[in-house]
Amino acid sequence: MLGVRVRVADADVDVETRERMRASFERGDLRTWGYGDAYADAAADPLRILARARSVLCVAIPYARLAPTRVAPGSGLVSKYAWSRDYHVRVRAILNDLAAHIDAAADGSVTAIACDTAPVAERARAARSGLAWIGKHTNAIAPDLGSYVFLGEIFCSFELPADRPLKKQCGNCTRCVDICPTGALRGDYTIDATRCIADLTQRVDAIPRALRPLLGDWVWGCDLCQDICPPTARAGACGDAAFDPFDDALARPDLQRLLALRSGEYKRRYRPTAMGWRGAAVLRRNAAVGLGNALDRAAIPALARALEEDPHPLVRGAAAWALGRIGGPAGQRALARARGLERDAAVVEEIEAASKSAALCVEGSD
Ligand code: B12
Ligand code: SF4
Ligand code: SF4
Repeated sequence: MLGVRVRVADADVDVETRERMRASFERGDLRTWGYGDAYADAAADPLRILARARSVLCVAIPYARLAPTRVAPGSGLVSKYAWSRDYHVRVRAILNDLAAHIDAAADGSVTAIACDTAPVAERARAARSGLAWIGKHTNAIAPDLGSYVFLGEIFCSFELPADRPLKKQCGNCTRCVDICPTGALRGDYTIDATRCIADLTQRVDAIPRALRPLLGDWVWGCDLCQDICPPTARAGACGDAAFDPFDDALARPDLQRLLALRSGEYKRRYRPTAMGWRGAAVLRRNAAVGLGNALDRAAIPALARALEEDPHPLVRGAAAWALGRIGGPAGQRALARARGLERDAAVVEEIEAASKSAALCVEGSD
């Protein structure tokens, strides 16, 4: 595996991070995740993962790979972190391998691993170990590797000399803040995650209407604030080939095809990726939003079909919104027809709002 980097942090409670996290949760930045004080307390304390922990080995695994170059019109965008085999599997295998070496070398040692899903303030511990520094986009940036690195930890029961934090910050740069389409980044190293496209495309409830146009054609995650970040751009495609896209169609899916995604294809193609945990309907919903943002009248028949036939109200609601956004007589007719058939109150409300917005669009021919 290319470029895996390891640094050592102590296993002390990180009081500063605990307070920073509490403040963030108090503001509602992570509202969609339900995090509160109890999460902040746990995330700042390595002993919650391993009661005898004395050191934490912080690991960065680079995943930046080139995006497909041949992209058909009408395609959506999937973030780099999600287009390959689920990174959790790969990262945990690497962590387990390292932990096995440690266990073999240090007789009687106890180790535990974590990646993403455990209550661990992974970025903060990585910063404490000098593995990385935190940017205004809130991602951990590793020297020479940039921010396209997954983080993992090995908690050890014996003490290793701790590495020192890097003294680096962003200075006057605000590129990530300026490019963020939803205004999620405040510029003070904090984020309103409820506005972040990575969060919005994972939501299992409706995406707030005002934010839908800002998603553009992202259907899973978003890379804008990292692509523009100078240290990340300089690092280039430095990740391992294990993080290449499964295939071009998975990284840049045809939106109309994604709108028709059924559970069989979802299980086969998406389950093995980091997009495979929210269900097929969420991806169909995101495809509908992307088609609405593309403002392409050629998508009206597919959206009209989804509005009448999709089994999930989340998708029917988004299809209605997309038809309203595209507008024109054909969109209006599809909305009027669906209004007579729809029984779900939330979808009816979407259809009514979309009909108003379609009527406001300049009248055009079909
Ligand atoms: C919830 C979550 C999300 C949420 C919220 C993100 C957020 N910024 O908080 C959403 C869905 C939006 C999300 C998005 C993404 N995520 Co995410 N996510 C997580 C998760 C599970 C928890 C994060 C959390 O607790 N957030 C709460 C905030 C307050 O804490 P924090 O960001 O971890 O740490 C802050 C403090 O510690 C503080 N801090 C600590 N020390 C210092 C020092 C200084 C000087 C300063 C100023 C601040 C500071 O600043 C940190 C940054 O705000 C972690 C895994 C984990 N267990 O940590 C992955 C994780 C953070 N995600 C990851 C990834 C890859 C992503 C995406 C890039 C995916 C994508 N392309 O769509 C985006 C990035 C969007 C962005 N700009 O952050 C990686 C990040 C790797 C990295 N290099 O940083 C992680 C670590 C998973 C992993 N194991 O690799 N994610
Ligand atoms: S991932 Fe996209 S939406 Fe989220 S903070 Fe970065 S630029 Fe903004
Ligand atoms: S784009 Fe600039 S401000 Fe944003 S994280 Fe990178 S260096 Fe910092």
